[in-house]
Amino acid sequence: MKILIVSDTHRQNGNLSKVISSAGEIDMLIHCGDVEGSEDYIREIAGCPVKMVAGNNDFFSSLEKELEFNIGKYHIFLTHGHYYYVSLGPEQLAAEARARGADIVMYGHTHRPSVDYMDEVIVVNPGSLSYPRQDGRQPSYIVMEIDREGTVHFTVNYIGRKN
Ligand SMILES: [Mn+2]
Repeated sequence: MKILIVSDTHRQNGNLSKVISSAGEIDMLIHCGDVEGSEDYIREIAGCPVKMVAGNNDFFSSLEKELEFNIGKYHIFLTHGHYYYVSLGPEQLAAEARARGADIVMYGHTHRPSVDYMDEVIVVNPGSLSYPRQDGRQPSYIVMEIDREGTVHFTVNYIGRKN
């Protein structure tokens, strides 16, 4: 099972479109928020089930603010992250995820990709495909794969600078 995790596209969908078309078969697309009105377009180009939440810039969106769902044996908590002071670090978000019984929490907002194996919870952020802020500023996303044993693996992927 292969899942793409993306975030913070902010209405600039060129890189997202490239990533989806070059990814081959994917089972799910997860967007951690800040789509800025592109939710219908993203569902259209995904070609697979989509889980998406509202970010701090999705003021008038009908998207849910947070979602919880299961993938295989994992309980996932999906949120943009701005309610949990993620700019200061993922600790409060991780605590919330633990309180909800989540195994994995996915968030965005910082525009910096990361995969942190914290106590009892995996905290992942795909960064931004449109406005990266980490060193080098390469647009980024995460590929999540579930292997034959049912174990999850995360890989941060980078693409060339946006045109
Ligand atoms: Mn953002």
